[in-house]
Amino acid sequence: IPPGPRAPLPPFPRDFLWGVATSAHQIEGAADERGPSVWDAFTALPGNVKDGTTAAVACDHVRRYREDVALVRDLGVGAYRFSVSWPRVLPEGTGAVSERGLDFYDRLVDELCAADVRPVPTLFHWDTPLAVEEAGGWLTRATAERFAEYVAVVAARIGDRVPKWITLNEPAEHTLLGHALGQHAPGKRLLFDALPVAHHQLLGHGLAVRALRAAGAQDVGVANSHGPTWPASDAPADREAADFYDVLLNRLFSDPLLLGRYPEGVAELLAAAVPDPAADLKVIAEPLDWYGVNFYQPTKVGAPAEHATEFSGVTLPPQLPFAPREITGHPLTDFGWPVVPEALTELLLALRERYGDRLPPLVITENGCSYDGLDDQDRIAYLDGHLRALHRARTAGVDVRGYFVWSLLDNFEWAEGYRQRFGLVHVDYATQRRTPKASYHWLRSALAGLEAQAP
Ligand code: GBH
Repeated sequence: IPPGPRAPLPPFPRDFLWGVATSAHQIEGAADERGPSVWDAFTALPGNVKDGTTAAVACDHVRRYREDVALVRDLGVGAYRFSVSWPRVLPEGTGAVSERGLDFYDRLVDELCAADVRPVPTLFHWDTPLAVEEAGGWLTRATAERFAEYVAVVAARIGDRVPKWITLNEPAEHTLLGHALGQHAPGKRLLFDALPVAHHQLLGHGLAVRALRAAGAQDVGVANSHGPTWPASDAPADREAADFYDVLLNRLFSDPLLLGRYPEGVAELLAAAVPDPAADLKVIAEPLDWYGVNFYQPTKVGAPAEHATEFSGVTLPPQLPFAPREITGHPLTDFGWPVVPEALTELLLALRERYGDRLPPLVITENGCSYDGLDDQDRIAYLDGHLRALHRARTAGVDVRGYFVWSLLDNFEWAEGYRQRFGLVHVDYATQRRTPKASYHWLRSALAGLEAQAP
């Protein structure tokens, strides 16, 4: 399918890092060759995944990684963001290392290097080993320590060929969806009692940064979800609710990471679970070489409803001090998320405004959308719009040095199962046949065009 006619992208420098992203649980399959994770347990229970599927096979990537690396290479991007599955490396989460599991990542990294694509591993993308969960999971401090030990094992094996690391993916979503609302694994519905999960992931991040540095890593970052929070109206109750949501989404993780302190109000909520927050914050605020932003859409938030509300398939209990509202006047993806590219410019300017010189260089570590079909002109419009929005932020002085599309392949979209397709490449799950979509061809020629004229 030929790419539709479109104006060339605005210029990006030659050393701008272009990439595509995936995660282990969403593509790897070969579940019987690793230890179980919280997601295996969660998807085994009826009702948790909308189409009743699991990721036992997914994209069968463990067997087909050579073909997938060739797709990345042929796209013409310089980097591939994947995640390492903790239970594939340590089936029990701690203790005995699986040589077979480590071998897989060793071969994947070699294959990427041979294809001249930089491997950018994420060390945790939500697939906690079940044994670690059964010992208390991210509600306990010990999990942060176990995580750093696992990170050291991975770094010792592939660190010699990894130019750039990501510790955690979206600890905010993992806390909120996995532990507060129960829509993701491990399916806990703790509401604000989930806050220690945020702290222990942050601590795990800081300990992992130290483990990576000890192994010689030079270029370490994290991937956090961010998005502008818009109040439903100017009414004080709506503004207050939106500010609160903004703390949870945009500051709960970035303030400790970049400023070494929690936002107002949060420290009190954590007091019971964290004996010595000041000492932990020193670890958490280990300097980063860059900061990763996953952006999908803005959120509109208003004062809480009196009854439980349905939002985006999640039932939100009435005791939350905010309630999300529908954003109207913008196109929606197949997932129902509004498409608002200018919100990316707004977000990047807001991060720069808030953190000033404390903000490391940024990389967009995920951006993308769910649409069906091979002739995915809507995805082309989404990516094109967001790249222009990113360019505007750069022109306004925000130091953004890279951009990764979520995702290379259609894959297991968590509680949605296989119903949402985020790939530049279509996967026919019955045959595992990969077919590049129109968006893949568009991105390839857009990048080739940029390279021809890059400053
Ligand atoms: C990321 O999380 C994950 O890192 C990745 O694994 C996943 O596959 C990918 O995105 C796509 O979902 O209902 O309009 O308020 C996504 C983070 C947070 C983005 C919630 C959408 C709600 C949209 N998501 N947000 S809306």
